[in-house]
Amino acid sequence: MGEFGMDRRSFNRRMLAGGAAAATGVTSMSALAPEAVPAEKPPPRAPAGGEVRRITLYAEKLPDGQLGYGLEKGGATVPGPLIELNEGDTLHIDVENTTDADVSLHVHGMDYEISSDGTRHTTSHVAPGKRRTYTWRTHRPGRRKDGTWRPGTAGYWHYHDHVVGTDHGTGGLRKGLYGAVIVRREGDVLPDKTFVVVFNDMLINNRPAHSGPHFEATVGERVEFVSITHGEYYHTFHLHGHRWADNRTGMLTGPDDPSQILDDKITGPGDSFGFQVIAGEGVGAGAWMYHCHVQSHSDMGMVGLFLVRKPDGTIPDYEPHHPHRTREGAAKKRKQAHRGRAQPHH
Ligand SMILES: [Cu+2]
Repeated sequence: MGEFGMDRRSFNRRMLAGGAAAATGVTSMSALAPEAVPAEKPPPRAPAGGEVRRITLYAEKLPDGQLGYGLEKGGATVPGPLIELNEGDTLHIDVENTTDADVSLHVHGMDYEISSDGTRHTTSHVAPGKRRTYTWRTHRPGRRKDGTWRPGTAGYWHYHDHVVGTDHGTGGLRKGLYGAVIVRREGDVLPDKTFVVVFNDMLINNRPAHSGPHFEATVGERVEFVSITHGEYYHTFHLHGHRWADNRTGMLTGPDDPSQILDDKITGPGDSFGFQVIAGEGVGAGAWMYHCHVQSHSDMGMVGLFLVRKPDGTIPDYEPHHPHRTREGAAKKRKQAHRGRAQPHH
């Protein structure tokens, strides 16, 4: 999953973010020697926006019956591809519907005309086998003519279907038609890796309970988390060993930034937020949990691991074969205990 995230991010950064600074950042970070400490080097920063780009997004049925968006035919994933933009960019998205039901693309946070709303009452959805172009625009912050301040588009946002199952896309959301959008402001610090965590009903990224996803990084890497919530329930996003600021970027702008520092944040359906942490900063490598902190929800499996490796690739006090309680894992453990083998206590 971690590798997937990295690949997808690099791809998107190349395809969507563009700009020499961003491209150089990715190349130089991935070329770092293992003993290097990326956090001590000035991080790459987001370039000025203003580009116009075009992508195709395929809405597809996955082999397991779920639905997903993908950048290539047959390449749909849950969550869908991470889309990164810079304030001032425009993105045209040609949605091709390869499923047997109407689908759409609805986005939060972007500037779009009603024809790109992705709702049935505006007929801005896509029939099976058809294509439709959605256009998202973004803008920088600035002062209105009346003197008030208009916020920019920068933020951690998300997109999803709005017509499958019901006129609110309840069926599409449940089956996986959702993804993250990050809009950056010029000068924003770019992460080495971005991980998208979607609490959807009682699942994370529509995976079976107790099965992650797990995300991987090396100590010192700048890791960005995007948290999105869908479905019926309120959750809390909690990350062990790491903290962030409760503001647009999740980072403090300086010593006087009054943003509250969190390691747990309540999140409800339709919400999204994001932040960056330095993996293992001040605490070191480890299998750091992230989970919903509603106790019954964590007990039911809304748990994953942020696997922070030492530069040599190892993770202290982590036994990869027993990180979560799968049915097979529990059976294996009972069997081993029966044989009288020593079991590490977790
Ligand atoms: Cu929860």
